Amino acid sequence: MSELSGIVTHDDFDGVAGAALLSWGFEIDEIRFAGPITISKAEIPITLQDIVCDLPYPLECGMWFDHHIGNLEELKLRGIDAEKIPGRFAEARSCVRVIYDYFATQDSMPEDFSELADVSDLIDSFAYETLDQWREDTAANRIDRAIKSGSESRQAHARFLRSIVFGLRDLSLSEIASRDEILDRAQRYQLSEAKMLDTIQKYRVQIPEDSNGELYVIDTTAFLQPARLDKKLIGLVDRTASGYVEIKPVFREGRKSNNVAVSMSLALHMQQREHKKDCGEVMRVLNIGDGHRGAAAGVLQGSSAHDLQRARAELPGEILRIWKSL
Ligand SMILES: [Mn+2]
Repeated sequence: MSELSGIVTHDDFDGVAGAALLSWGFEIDEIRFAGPITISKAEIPITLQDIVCDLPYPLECGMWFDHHIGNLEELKLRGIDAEKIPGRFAEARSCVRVIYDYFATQDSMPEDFSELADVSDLIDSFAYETLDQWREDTAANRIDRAIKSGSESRQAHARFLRSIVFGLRDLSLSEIASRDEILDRAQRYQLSEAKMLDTIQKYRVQIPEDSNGELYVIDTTAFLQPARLDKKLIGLVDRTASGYVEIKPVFREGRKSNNVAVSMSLALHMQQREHKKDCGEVMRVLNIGDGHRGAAAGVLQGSSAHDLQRARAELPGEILRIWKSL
């Protein structure tokens, strides 16, 4: 194995905390951040000197740590034997847990890491029991929100994330959570999250045929401005739906078009059981887009406001029919 010199990790809490453990364990200070799509499209250079964390397996790397079952399935399709890859894959609630277990035999491991693995499990599997638990101003929740809040540039964001990696490596969760920068960022993001939750509840569309509440559909086609929505939050207000659908207008250069964007994702609780639901298949049957089992998106082209209205009226029912047929 060549000398490991870099870590490429997911730009979310689990990835940042995972990098903290890896930075400690392998004494590596060069950290880069990416989203899963960046890796799948091979948009950043990764070599045998890199450890990849909480992300799909790239073309090559020195070590790989992950917990996403979908990434393991993709490896099988590529004919790669995960057992032969240095590092560790395990079905766990967080990648931090996988890395924690990997280092568990080393008795020099900082005590704080056990708490870090616990909070990463909660955050990454979004296992909040109640709205109050999710709202709670714990050190971990605060850092998670700070990570999700934006920065003025990609470089600035990477710099910020790096400071958290080293912080989580060397200090306690509460020490980092009390930094002014974290407080500011967390507060900013909390406001936008509260708004999202509000939209999720106010703009829900009930499908008359959906007596079991299989789908949770949000229709924001009436919005005059784009609104970002984290569909994962639906799990906080509805525990039964297996699929989450968002129908929203497409904006071009700040103006609303007659096109409708549809995105869909599986409820997190679906990860824990066997099923045949597939968001990508819904988009393919509708013939408007593509995706994978867990998440998919598409755009329905419309030439008039009438098209938009019709799409808005018919799409939820159509999606439900396809969903039930899977
Ligand atoms: Mn993760």
